[in-house]
Amino acid sequence: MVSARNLRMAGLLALAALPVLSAAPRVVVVPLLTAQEAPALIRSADRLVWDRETGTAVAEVNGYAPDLALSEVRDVAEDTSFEAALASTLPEFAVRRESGSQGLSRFAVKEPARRTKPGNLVRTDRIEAGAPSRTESTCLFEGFETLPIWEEDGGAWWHYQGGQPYNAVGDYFWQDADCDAFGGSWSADAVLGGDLGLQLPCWADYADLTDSWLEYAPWITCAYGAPSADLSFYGKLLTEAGYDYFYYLASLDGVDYYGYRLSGDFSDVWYAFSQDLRRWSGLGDLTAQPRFALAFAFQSDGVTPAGFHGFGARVDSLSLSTASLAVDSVYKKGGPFRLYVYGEGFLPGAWVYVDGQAVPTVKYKHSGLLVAKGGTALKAMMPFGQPVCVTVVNPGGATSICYTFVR
Ligand SMILES: [Ca+2]
Ligand SMILES: [Ca+2]
Repeated sequence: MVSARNLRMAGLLALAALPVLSAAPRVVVVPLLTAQEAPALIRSADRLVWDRETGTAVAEVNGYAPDLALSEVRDVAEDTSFEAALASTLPEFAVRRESGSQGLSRFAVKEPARRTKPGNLVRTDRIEAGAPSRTESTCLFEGFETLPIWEEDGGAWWHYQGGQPYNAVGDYFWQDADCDAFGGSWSADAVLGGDLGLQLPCWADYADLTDSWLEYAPWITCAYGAPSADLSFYGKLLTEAGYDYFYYLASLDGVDYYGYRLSGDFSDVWYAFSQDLRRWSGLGDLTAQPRFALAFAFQSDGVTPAGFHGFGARVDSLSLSTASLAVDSVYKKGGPFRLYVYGEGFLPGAWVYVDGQAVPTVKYKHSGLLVAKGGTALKAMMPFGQPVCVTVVNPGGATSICYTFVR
């Protein structure tokens, strides 16, 4: 038992060395995080530990995080690391993690993660993608209500054993089940499929050494060049915190997978988990990639502490959506002549075009406002009383449809 736990600690330490997002992180303490407020904090946190008994959460949010819309957030001193804030705010967590004792599911944990597939488990039958589409606002949705779901039946998802070489192949798979659902009657459960899993009742405890993967079989291409893109899903988890994990991962080559992992107690409600594809742990901006793979996994270690019970992980209503790029309104201002271009989905570096001609100068204000400048040169591009087509082109090449403007 002791040696197994020590080995597991080695895994935790290795994980801490992973590269995370490059923007300066910010460590915050939320004295009382409610289940209703949790999704906003979880989304912007690369690391988070949430004590489900007291409600206190410590999070390291990435530097891009907008103001967190939470009732109370305390920034810790600038030179305090996440681990130091954790040690002083949630000493119970540190003590239990060090000792490897049971009871860790009192906490809910999110952290960056990386998994590498052994060569024999790399999928060589991945479906080649079609032409990228930047116009769909929802490019992937799975609610597990409509058949076929699984690739062997003609659906889009693989469910299989992977990763850990000591896993007994065929024992436990992800499976659609009508035990619980966020939307409709069905969700996907990490352990209710496979030779053994199919025999289990709805809320059965997961077994040791489970390694169950749910992976989208085609390459994902629809986010390429999108002004913004998000992965969203609803999830319920009850695992041994810090030891048995649910992962959501992306990969550029189908071998090395990067993303995040969750463990512990997220079981009281269906949690809305979402992640910005433009700031993905270990991979950066996924909208700059022509294609990537998307996978979810559940992995348990070789120990179940006495008295521990957990059903593992469930997901429902998975979606990958991209924000639209649009110009909603254009106003002119004088002295010198400028155009205020309002809309959505503008990225830093976006440019304004009039009848296909680039304006002389553009000032990026925010994702909903660009100011085109150029004085008389700009004015000359739009003769008085004559309709012109105003478009915005993002750095990735995405182009808005024409907004007709008459000076
Ligand atoms: Ca469903
Ligand atoms: Ca375990």
